[in-house]
Formats: sequence, structure tokens, C-alpha cells
Amino acid sequence: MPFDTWLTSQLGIRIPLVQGGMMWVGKADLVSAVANAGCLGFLTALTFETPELLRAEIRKCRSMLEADAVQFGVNITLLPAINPPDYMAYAKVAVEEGVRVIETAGDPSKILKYIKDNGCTVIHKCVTLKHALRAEKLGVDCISIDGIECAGHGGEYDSTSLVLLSLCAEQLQIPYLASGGFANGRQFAAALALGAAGVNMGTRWMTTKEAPIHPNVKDAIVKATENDTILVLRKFRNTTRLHKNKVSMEVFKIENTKKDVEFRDVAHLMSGKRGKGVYETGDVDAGVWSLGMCSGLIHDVPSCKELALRLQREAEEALEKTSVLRNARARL
Ligand code: FMN
Repeated sequence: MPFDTWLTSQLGIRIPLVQGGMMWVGKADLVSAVANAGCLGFLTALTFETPELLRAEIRKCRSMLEADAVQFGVNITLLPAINPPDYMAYAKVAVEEGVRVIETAGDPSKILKYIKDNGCTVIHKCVTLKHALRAEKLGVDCISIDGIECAGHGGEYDSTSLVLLSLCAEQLQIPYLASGGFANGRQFAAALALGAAGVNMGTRWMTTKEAPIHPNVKDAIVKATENDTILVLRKFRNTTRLHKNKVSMEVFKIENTKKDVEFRDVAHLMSGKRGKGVYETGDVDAGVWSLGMCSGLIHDVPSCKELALRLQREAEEALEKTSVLRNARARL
């Protein structure tokens, strides 16, 4: 194990790479493959309509683990909603089923005490230093800091991963993960150099053999450049990065041209059901789907094991090749 960080020493992860929660994608097929590769994957609770369906998925995931698999976790995304899901019921199922790592996003306070009291390690996803410091105070164990490069909700301030990670290095007392824009080993090395305990990725894991989505979507990501994403919903302070397709461009147009625009003007286009349909049918223009800028760095569809080992090797090479210091010393 070339890398020794909080993720490896505290959670027994072999390669400090994390697969963050992904709506409709973070299912047993992917999460077990990530765990079998020695990395930390998260089943995404709200993908399952009821807590009992999450229970069944946790059991399925466990049944797919190989002898040397590492543990996996559950993501619980607590975003403001008109009819919020029963977050606590999802948390209870995770705890009852023996899950010991929870990734939270949004406001973790509703479930934090319960999951901490039950021995879970909490990795909290956020997009500003202010929220990271607040979560640290609330008692989470680790921060996963997402730069604006990320797929999905990158917040309203557009801070980049490079700046956020450097701020975390300066101001956080707890470990932090680099998230948003990461897809290769050079970046992995850079994240470690910035003091991160590992790298969290979404888009890159989505483009693996085991990701349970239609191959057309994976092909579209391989073809996409870093310019093929679009930020929408800024008008509603709910900015989200999506694949630039017919539907997301329509959302962008409406929100930026309609007078007195309201969310309901675009709600039919943003529907989660339509997005789910993209992954099932492979029609990449059927609805909106999250995509990160690192799509420009993704050129193939490897297995999770191939990907993890590749990133580890590339990171090692990058750190060894960073010979400026060594060469300078040798010249002395
Ligand atoms: N993050 C969450 O906390 N909850 C989610 O439900 C969620 N859904 C996502 C769905 C997709 C398809 C993708 C690509 C990302 C999603 N994310 C979600 C964000 C990822 O967990 C991760 O933070 C992000 O993808 C990192 O940026 P990257 O895509 O540049 O690697």
C-alpha cells in the first residue's frame, strides 16, 4: 500500500479513493465493485424508494463482496424539499444492517447524533469552507470538499477545488477529501500534496464497466470534453452541473430569459424520473443528468479494479517524477 492516510489507517481502505453518493447510480453493482477494488463506495439511500428497499440493496451489496473487499458505506443526502424523505428511517436501516460509514450532504444535523451514537464514521460533503468549519464543529469526522468543477450541486460561490483544498489545509483540524474534477492519478497525487486524505470521485466511477447505467451514457462521457457541462438553476440558488444536452440547455434558456421565472417553469424538465430514464434507455437527451468537468479527462471505460490500480500507479509515478526538488538537492 503506497499511500497511508486517514482513510487507510482509520477505515481500512487500501487505495484512498472514494465513490461519492450518486443518485440512480450508487447501487450494489458499482459499490461492491469499488469495495472489491479496495476503495470506499457509497450506496445512495434516496435512490431506493423506501428504507426497506435500501436494506435489500445493502444485503445485495454485501453478497457481492469478495474475500478481500473493504467496507462500504451509505450516502444520505439531506437537501431542502417540500416533502422531505424520512431521513432518519434510512439512517436506521443503514445502522441496523451494520454499515459503519455514512456520507452526508446538505444539513447533517437531523441524523448526525443518531449515527455518531451508533458508532458510524461520518464523512460530510460540502462546497464552502464556512460549511466545512460548521460541520467540523457539529462533530463530523471528515470533510469531502467539492469544488465547482464537480457534477451536481457545486454551490453558489464557484470556488475551485484547488482553492478549497488549500483553505482546508489551512483551517480544518479534521481530515478532508478532495472532490470535484478528479479523474486521474496526477490529480490524485496533487490532492495528496494538498493534504487530502484521499480523493472522492463521481463522474469517473460512473464511467466504469460496473456502473449500472446504459453504455450510451458512458460513451457520451468518453466523448465529452471539459466544456460539455452546463450550470443551471443559479436563479434559484440551487446551482447544479449537468451534461450539456437538449433538456439542460432548455432549462438554462428558460431561467435566463423568462420574466419573473419560477422553479415551476423548469420543474418538468428537471424531473428526476426523466433523468433516471436516461440511465435506463441510453437516450442521453431524454432528461437532465449530472456530469462533472473532468469528463474531458475520461477516455475509456475500465473496471473499477483497473481504474483504482491505474490511479494509484499514476499517482506514484507523478510523485516520483516530481523530481524538481530531488534534482535540485542532487546538484547541491
Ligand atoms: N452527491 C450527493 O451527495 N448526493 C447525490 O445524490 C449525488 N448524485 C450524483 C449523481 C451523479 C450522476 C453524479 C455524477 C454525482 C452525484 N453526486 C451526488 C456528487 C458526487 O457524489 C461527487 O461529489 C461528485 O460527482 C464529485 O465530482 P466529480 O463528478 O467531478 O468527480
